[in-house]
Amino acid sequence: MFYLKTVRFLLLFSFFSTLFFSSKLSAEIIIEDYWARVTPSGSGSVYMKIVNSNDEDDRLLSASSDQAGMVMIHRSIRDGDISKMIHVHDGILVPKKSSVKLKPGDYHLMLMNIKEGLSLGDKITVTLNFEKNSSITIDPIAKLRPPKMHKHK
Ligand SMILES: [Cu+2]
Repeated sequence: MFYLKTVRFLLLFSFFSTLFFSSKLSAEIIIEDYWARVTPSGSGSVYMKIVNSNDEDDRLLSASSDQAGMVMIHRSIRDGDISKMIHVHDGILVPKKSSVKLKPGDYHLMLMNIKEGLSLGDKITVTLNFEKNSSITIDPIAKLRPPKMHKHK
């Protein structure tokens, strides 16, 4: 009788520890505060915070969207008085236990050739491809101005 109880306890314990372990694994990279703005010319930018709670560095290598012909990783830089965008070829490093912000005037995803019919307030589906983490899909709403961010501790 005592033996049976112990076995049952051990089974229950291993079941819950498996649950805990798997939920931990799926939460290595989280995308927070994502938003997008589109212009009448058919391009747009997507901004976000990429949080890497993993024990190793990762890298955002590329992105794609059903609503855009192409998505490129860009960075805005200042060259004297001129602000220009450069195409980032080697992706964005997201250091372990750290985060990176894609924001106006810095890193962003550039949506090129946005398909006809997308209007303000619509959701844009964007898939982010990482070097190590599996791909993550976000659906920012097309806006012109940044939304009010909620505070993170
Ligand atoms: Cu750009």
